[in-house]
Amino acid sequence: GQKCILTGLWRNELGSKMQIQEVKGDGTFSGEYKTAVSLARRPIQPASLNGSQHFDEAGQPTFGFTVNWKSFSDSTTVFTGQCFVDENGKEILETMWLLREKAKAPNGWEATRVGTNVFTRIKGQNV
Ligand code: B9F
Repeated sequence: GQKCILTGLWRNELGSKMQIQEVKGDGTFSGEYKTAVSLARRPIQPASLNGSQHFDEAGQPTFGFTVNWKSFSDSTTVFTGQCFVDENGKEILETMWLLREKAKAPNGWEATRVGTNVFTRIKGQNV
């Protein structure tokens, strides 16, 4: 079957967009994340992302990446997920994320948020 390719422009159900540059031979990649939502007082800025993926026979690789919101916030989000491609060549990224908000002291039960996001391709490869 067709292989799912991470490189390209993606959008999730919140309207957030991310651009993933070419995946290197060792599976590492980088890109830019533009969140559509934020609770920060400072305006939203694009954030850099860095991750890595497997290369599997079925072409439906698992991956992970980190988004550093340093341009407008002290928090960090990590995403992990899997790239799926269906019979029609339509790709989705099924992900879960953890968002760590900067806490003043350790053991803060409230400092980590969790959620899911599904991304679909806007443009890039396999369009
Ligand atoms: O709003 C977040 C934030 C961090 C510290 C102050 C504001 C930054 C943007 C996070 C965007 C998340 C969602 N967007 C998306 O596409 S990353 C996972 C979701 N998927 C207030 C305090 C801690 C969080 C909010 Fe904040």
